[in-house]
Formats: sequence, structure tokens, C-alpha cells
Amino acid sequence: MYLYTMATKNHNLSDYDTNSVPDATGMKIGIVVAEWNENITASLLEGAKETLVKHGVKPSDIPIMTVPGSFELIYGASQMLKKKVDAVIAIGCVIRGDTPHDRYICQGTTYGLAHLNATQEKPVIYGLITTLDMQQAEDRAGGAMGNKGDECAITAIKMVDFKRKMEL
Ligand code: RBF
Repeated sequence: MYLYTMATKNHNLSDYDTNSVPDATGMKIGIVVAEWNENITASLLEGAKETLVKHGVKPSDIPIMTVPGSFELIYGASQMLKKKVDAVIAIGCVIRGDTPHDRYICQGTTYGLAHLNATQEKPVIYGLITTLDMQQAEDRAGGAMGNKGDECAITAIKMVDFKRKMEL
């Protein structure tokens, strides 16, 4: 079996083998996006939407909700999971600041989203960018390293497909 990995060091986030992606026709994939660092999260959102649609998800089957900051992605995602969606993509961007605050947000958000994955029936996709500066964030939001929104969309489709196969 050919196992295509997207998670390789220095791998461009938008570079993937189209043939490895299941058909997403009929899938409903919600997106919760944080307003903090909106210039970045808006690009991630665009990437995710475009890639979902490219693989067959109808735009009307992509409900989108915003939350103030990344920390609120946990609540936002847990609420959206209760709605008619097959998976939820959580999008946020935390940039290193002058105090340790960013580390608590990253840790809390990561733990919260992981907890949802471990306890809920539907998958939550980790679309949190955590960077040292704005340049690193831009590089991953449609810049030199591709767009993490694209990667999240592909991951969401693959996880919904995974769940469908497990139910057979
Ligand atoms: N939210 C983000 O999504 N990204 C950030 O980089 C970010 N930095 C923050 C820095 C400080 C000092 C504070 C107080 C909040 C920050 N937040 C950030 C917001 C956080 O996720 C959450 O919305 C608030 O802490 C809730 O009051």
C-alpha cells in the first residue's frame, strides 16, 4: 500500500498527492476560525474552503463560525460537533509574544482539541499555527511553506473517510 505522508519536515503544506484523497462528495465539514491574527486565519480559512470544494464538498456544506481567539476554538469546535457535520476544522494562529501567555494558549488549545478527539465521535482537525513571529505564520498561510488550511482540508476528508470505513 502506498502511504502518502503530508507530515514531513520542510514539506510544503499545500503539496499532496491528489490520488491519495478520498472523494469528498456528500461530506459536511464545519470550520471554526479564530479572529486573533485575522490576516493569517483568513488565509488559512480560504485555503481550507478551496481545497474542500476542490475535492467535492459543496460550499453550502461548509458551515463557518468565528470565535475571538484560539483558546475559544475548544468551545467553538465542541459546539459545532453537535451539529450536522462529519468533522470540524479548528483554525487559529498564536504568535510568540513578550510574556509566556502564548505558551499557555497553545498548550491549552492543543490539549482541549486533543481531548475532543479522544472523547467525541467525530474528528476535530488541528489547524492551529504556532509560530515565533509573523513571518513564520505568513510562510504557512499561503507563503513559502504552503497553506496549512489546505493540509487541514485534506486531513478532514481523510478522517471522515476513515470513520466511514470503520462503520462498514
Ligand atoms: N489568541 C490567538 O488566537 N492568538 C494569539 O497569538 C493570542 N495572543 C494573545 C496574547 C495575549 C496577551 C492575550 C491576553 C490573549 C491572546 N489571545 C490570542 C487570545 C486568547 O486566545 C483568548 O481569546 C483570550 O485570552 C480570551 O480572553
